[in-house]
Amino acid sequence: MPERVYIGLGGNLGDVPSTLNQAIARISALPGVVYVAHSGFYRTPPWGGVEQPDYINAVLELDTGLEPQELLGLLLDIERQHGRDRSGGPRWGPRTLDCDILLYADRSVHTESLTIPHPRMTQRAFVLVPLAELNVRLTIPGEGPLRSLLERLPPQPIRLIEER
Ligand code: A4P
Ligand code: MG
Repeated sequence: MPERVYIGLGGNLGDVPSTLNQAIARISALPGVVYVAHSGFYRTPPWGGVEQPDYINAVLELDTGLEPQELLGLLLDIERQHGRDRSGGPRWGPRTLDCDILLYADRSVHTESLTIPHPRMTQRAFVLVPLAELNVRLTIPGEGPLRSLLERLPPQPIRLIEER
C-alpha cells in the first residue's frame, strides 16, 4: 500500500528555484513514487546561527511504496546530482540542495541514519508553513496537530516568492 510522504526541500547556493523545480521533477520520476503536490516557494532567513544567504524552501507531497531508508538513499543521490558537497563546512551551513524526509504517513522512525518525523521541523516556519499549505489537517506523530504547532511558533519572517 502506498503511503503519504512529505519532503522538505531547501537550498541557498546557485539558482535555487531552478534546482527545486528539477529536484521535484527528479523525485517525482523515481520508480515507486507518485507525485501529489508541492507547496509554493518561500524565501526564508537562515536558521542555525551560521551567516549565509537566505534559503528558498518548499515541501513536496508524494505517495510511495518505498521504505523510508530506500527513499532516503535516492534523495541523497539527487542531492549529489545537484552538486551537494558534504566535505567540511559548518553543520547548518550553505548548500545547493537539502532533501529532508519530514513525515512518512503516521510512522515514527528512529535509526542511526534516519529520524522521522524530522526532529527540528516543529521549530521551523520554513517547514510548517509550506506543509500547512498542502494539508493543514496533518498531525505530527509525537508532537500534535500542525495547527497547534503553527500557533506556538515564534514569528519568523518568511515570504512566499512563487505560488504553487
Ligand atoms: N537524517 C536523519 N533523519 C533524516 C530525515 N528525516 N531526512 C540523516 C533526511 N535525512 C535525515 O544530513 C545528514 C544526515 O541526516 C543524512 O545523511 C541522513 O542520514 P545532511 O543533509 O548531510 O546534513 P544537514 O542537513 O546539514 O544537517 P541537518 O542537521 O539534517 O540539518 P537540517 O536540520 O536539515 O538543517 N535555514 C533555512 N532557512 N532553510 C533551510 O532549509 N536548512 C538547514 C539544514 C539549516 N538552516 C536552514 C535550512
Ligand atoms: Mg538535511
